[in-house]
Amino acid sequence: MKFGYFDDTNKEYVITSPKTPLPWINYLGSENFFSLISNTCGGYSFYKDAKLLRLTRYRYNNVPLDSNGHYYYIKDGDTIWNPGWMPSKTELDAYSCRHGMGYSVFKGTKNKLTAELTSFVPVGETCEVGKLSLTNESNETRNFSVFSYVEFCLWNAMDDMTNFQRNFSTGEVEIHGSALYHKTEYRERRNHYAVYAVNAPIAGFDTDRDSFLGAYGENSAPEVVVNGTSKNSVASGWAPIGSHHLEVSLAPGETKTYVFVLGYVENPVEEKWVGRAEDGVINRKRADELLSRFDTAEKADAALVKLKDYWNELLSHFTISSSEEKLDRMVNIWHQYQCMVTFNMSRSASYFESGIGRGMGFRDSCQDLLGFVHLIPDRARERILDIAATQFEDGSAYHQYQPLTKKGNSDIGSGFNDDPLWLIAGTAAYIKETGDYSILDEMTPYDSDASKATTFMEHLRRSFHYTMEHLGPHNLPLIGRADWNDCLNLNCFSTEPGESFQTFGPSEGPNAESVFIAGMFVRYGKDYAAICRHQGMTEEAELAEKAIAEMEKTVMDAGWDGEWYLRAYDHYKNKIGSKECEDGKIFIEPQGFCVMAEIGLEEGCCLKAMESVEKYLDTKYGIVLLQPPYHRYHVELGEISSYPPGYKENAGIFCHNNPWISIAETVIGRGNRAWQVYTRTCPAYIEDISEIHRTEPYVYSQMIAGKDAPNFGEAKNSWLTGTAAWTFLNVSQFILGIRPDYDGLTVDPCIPSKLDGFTAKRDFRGVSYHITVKNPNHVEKGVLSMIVDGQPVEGTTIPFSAEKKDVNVEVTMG
Ligand code: BGC
Ligand code: IFM
Repeated sequence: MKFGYFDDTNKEYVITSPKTPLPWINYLGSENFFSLISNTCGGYSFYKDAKLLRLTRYRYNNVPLDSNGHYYYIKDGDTIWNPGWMPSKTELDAYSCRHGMGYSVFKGTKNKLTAELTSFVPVGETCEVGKLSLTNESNETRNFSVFSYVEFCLWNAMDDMTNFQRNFSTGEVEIHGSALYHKTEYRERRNHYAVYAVNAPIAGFDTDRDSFLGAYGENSAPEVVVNGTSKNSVASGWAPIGSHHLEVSLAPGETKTYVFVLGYVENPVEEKWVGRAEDGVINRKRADELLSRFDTAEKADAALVKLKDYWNELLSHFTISSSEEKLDRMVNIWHQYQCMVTFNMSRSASYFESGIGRGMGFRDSCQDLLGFVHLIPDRARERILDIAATQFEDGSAYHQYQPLTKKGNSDIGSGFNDDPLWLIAGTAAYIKETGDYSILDEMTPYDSDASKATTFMEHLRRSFHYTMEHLGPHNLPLIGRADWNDCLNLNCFSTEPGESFQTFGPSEGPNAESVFIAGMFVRYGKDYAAICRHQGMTEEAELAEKAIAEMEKTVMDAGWDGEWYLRAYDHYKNKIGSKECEDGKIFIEPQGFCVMAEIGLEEGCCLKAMESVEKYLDTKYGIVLLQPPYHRYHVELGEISSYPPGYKENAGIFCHNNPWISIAETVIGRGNRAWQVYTRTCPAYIEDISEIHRTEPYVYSQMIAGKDAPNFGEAKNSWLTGTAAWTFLNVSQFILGIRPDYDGLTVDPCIPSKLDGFTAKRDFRGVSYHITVKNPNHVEKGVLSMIVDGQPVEGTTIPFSAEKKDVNVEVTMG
C-alpha cells in the first residue's frame, strides 16, 4: 500500500494522505539554518547545532504523534483547520504534501478555501520562509482569519526540557509591528535572537503560550483561534511563542499571498554591545535587513527558484538513464539528496535522533563523505580537517563531536577502535575525487588544540599505526569499546554477573579482537600505502604493505571459520560469529569487509562467504546482521544481546551493511546478486509495502526488523544513517561501476544481466564524462572494450586529463 507517489520531473515525493504510518519528514536548509518538517507541518528549526541553538520547541513522545510544528490555523466561521491537517486534525476536502529538494509544499482545501504553504530555507540565509497563498474557490466573498503559531525553544534544547525552575522565568520577547522577537538569553549574551514576522499588517498577536492556548488548552483548538481574536499577550517568562493574526477577505476566485519569515539573527562581535544603555533591548538592524529580503511574494518566489537551481546544479554532476525507472529516480535524486542531509546532520537531528545526544560522529561523518564528496568537494575537505582536528595524538579519536564548537565530546570519549581507519577511508575518497593532495600538508590540531598541530598526513600515519600497534593474542586488531557495531561490547568483562552491561566500561581489554577491523585495515591500508607512495614516503608505504600482507594472513589463519569469516574474539578468547557458537554463529560485517578487502579471494573464501550470507542471513526484506539472534542476555557481549531478537544489532536488517554485501558481490562479479541485494532495501523498490515498512519511501532507514522480530519488515530510524553514503557508493561506483580513482575515472560495471546497458553523465575534476555502457551479451561483469573520444583505451580506467571539458566514453561489456 502506498501513501503517495514519486514526481520525478519535479524531484518530489507527493504524499496524498496526512495519515502516513509515521511522520514522513523532509529537511529544509543546506548549510547553517535547518528545519525538520513533517508531512503534517510538524518539526522544528535550529541554527548550526540542534542541541545548543534550537529556535523552536518540539515535543518528543507526544500524543498525538508529531507535535509541535510551524502551524497555520484557518478560522473560517466555526471551522478551524490547518493546511497540513495537524494540529486541529480537521478532515480536509483535499490534501497533499510535496517534499522536494530542500522545500515542502502543503496544499489543503476545506469548504472551497484552499491554502498552499511553501516552506523552505533560502540558500545562504538563516531563516525559514513560509509562503502562504489563500484562494477562494467559491462564488461568494469569504472573510476569515489566519493565525500563525510557533513555540520558541529557549536555545539549549537539553536545558529547555529539564531546567524548568530557571526557564519559566527567563523568557523575553519584543514586538515591533508584524515582527515578533524572541530574545531569551539576549540580556546575558547580547548576540543572538529569533524573529518571526509576516509581510502584512496584523490584527493582533500573541507571544505567551498560555494566553494563546488558554489554561489547560491544547494546540488542536487554541482559545485564541476558537474565539477568533488575539490577546496581544507579551510573554514574560513561561513559554514564549509567536502567533500573528491576519484578517483576510477574498472575492470569488481571488488569491492572496503572505510571506512569513522565521529567522535566526546573530550580531557580529563589533555590533554586539550596541544598545547597552537600554539593557536587554535588541539591536534589530540585522533582522530588518533579513526581513527586507523576503517582504514580497516575488522575492520569496525568486529565492525558491534560486534554491531549485542550486539543487538542479548539484544533482547534475551525476545522472544516469536506464530502463529501470526506479534506479534512475534513486540515483538521480533521492540517494544524493539523502547523502547531502546526512553530511549536514551527521547523526544529530531526525525524528529518531533527538538532536541532543549525538552531534557529529567521527566514524559516521567520515563515512558520509563517501557519498557526498562529489557534490561539494570543498565542503568535504573542510569537514575532513574538522574531524581530524578532534583526533588524539596517539591516533585514536573522540567518537563524537559537537557541530557548533567542533570539539570532541568527552562524555562519550574514545575507544571505538575502528574510528581511526575511517579517516583514511574518507580522505582516500576525497583525493580520488579531486586529485587534491594538498590537503595532506594542512597543519591540523589534535584534540582541538592548535599548539599540538601536525600535518594532516601525519594524522593519517597515526591512524594507521594506531590499529597496527593495538593487536591482540591472535594478532588481530583489538576491538576496544566497539568497532562499527556499537553494540558488540566485548570488554564488559568486569561487570558482575547479573548486572546489566557497561557499554562504556573499560575501553580496551588485552584480548577482545575484531576481524571486522582487520578487514578495514586491509582495505583502507591499501589506500594509505598508495597515498604514502604518491607523497614519496616509500619506506612507510613498504611498511604498510607488509603489515597489510601480514594481516591478510592473520585473517586466513585466525579469522576464517571454514564457510565464513569469524566476527571477533571476546575477552575470554572465545570465538564470536562461529559455527561453534550457540547463537550469533555468523555476522554480516566481516563478510562484507573481508570480501571488499579481497582477503582469501584466490583461496575461494570470498565466494564461499557470499554463499553463506545468502544461505544464512538472507530475507525477503534484506540481509540480517547475524544469525541466529541472541536469545538471552550475555553480559560478556554487551548491548547487542540487550535487544530482543530481530531488532537493531541483534539480527535486525541493518541497511548500512547491506551495500557492503552488494559491493562484495561485485568484487566477485555477481551482478545479479548485487542487484538483488540493492533492490531489496532500496526505498523506491519497496514503496508498495509502505504500510509494512512504515518509514519514508524516499529515503533509507537505519534498520528494518529482521525475521526473528514480531514486526518483520518494519523500519526504524529513517534519514540519518551511513546507508545513504554506502548505497550511493555501491550503486554508482560498483554496480554502475563509475569509480573515481587516483589516476582517473574507472568504468567497470557489474550489473544485472537483464540490463541492456545505460548512459551516464559524470563530472569529475572539472571534466564531464558522457558514458554509454552497452551490454549486448547480457553479462553481469566484464569490459570487452572502452572507447574514449573515438580512441580505444586499455583496461577500465580513463587516465585523467583536464584538456577537454567533455569526454565521450563508450564501454561494451562482455
Ligand atoms: C547506542 C545504541 C545504539 C547504537 C546504534 C550506540 O552508540 O548506545 O543504543 O543502538 O549506537 O545506533
Ligand atoms: O556503526 C554504527 C553507527 O556509528 C551508528 N549507528 C549504528 C551503527 C552500528 O552499530
